[in-house]
Amino acid sequence: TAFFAMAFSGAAQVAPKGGNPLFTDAFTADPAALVVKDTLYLYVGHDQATGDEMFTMREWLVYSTEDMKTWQAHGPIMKATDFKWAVRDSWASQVVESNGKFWLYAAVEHDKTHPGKAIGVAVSDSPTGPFVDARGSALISNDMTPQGPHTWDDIDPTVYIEDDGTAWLIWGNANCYYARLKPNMTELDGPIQQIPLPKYVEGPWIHKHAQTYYLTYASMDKAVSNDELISYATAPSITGPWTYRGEISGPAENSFTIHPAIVEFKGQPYFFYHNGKLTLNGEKGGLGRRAVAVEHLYYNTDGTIKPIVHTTE
Ligand code: FUB
Repeated sequence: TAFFAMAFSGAAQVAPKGGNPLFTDAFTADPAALVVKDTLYLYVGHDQATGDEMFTMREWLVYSTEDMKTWQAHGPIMKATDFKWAVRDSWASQVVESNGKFWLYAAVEHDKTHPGKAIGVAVSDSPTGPFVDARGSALISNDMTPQGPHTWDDIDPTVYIEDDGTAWLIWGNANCYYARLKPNMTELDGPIQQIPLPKYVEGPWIHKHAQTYYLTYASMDKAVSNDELISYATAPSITGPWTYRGEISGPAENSFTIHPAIVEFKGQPYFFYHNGKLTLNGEKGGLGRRAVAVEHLYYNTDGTIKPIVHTTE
């Protein structure tokens, strides 16, 4: 009976391991958390690289939990190529709720009309999808931002919605860009600007705590490691000014990349990230075979974030 119930609901119970990494049914990367009432949804890219492939990511998956112990896998919610103008690469995504709908922002590889990475927006009536392209074209394409050192600076979108409903898109590799979104969530509302951040690489995530905005990101500090680690800055508003606050976690473990998501759920702040420590079906973890994990996050009384230790608990 349980099997049929799960089959018909489209959700599968993932055996609770009670520790990190969170999921052992797939390699998962680039976590993005969304809290809807009593449930936390965790959106991830599906790492499908075999052998020495760098990244092979065809789809996004979502998992949900009500207690941070037992997780349900809801399966794929969208493929990169569901954006008809995209050719591959379900890179980092985030889902936010606005106007009673769920909006997925994600980086994908654009077709040859705009070579390089681009950001698409898709919409669903449910946090577990399915999501469909909300524009029919890229929201951000490679010709809209200053040409960086490469054609894939337009990746890693994060969206932050203010209490008054104003939504901001923040993204980028090598440069951290931001722009306001129109209330329809599918168009920019103003210019693309940049946030100067020390040692910035990628993976921005915005959250707010006690009236302060926190921008947490993957950074490179060769004095500490040749792998990415996590730094953060704080500001009184999204438009800044941003003050660098230091490194809180890292470096990445056997995955070169690390990618943060921070949310408060049932009164507790959590820090999600990924590592390359899971072995699954005989395939060893690594750059293209990552696994998401979670830690508690604690603030000092002055609002700074305490260093985060990666655990297997
Ligand atoms: O998963 C592909 C890329 O690796 C992401 O866009 C980056 O943040 C890094 O995690």
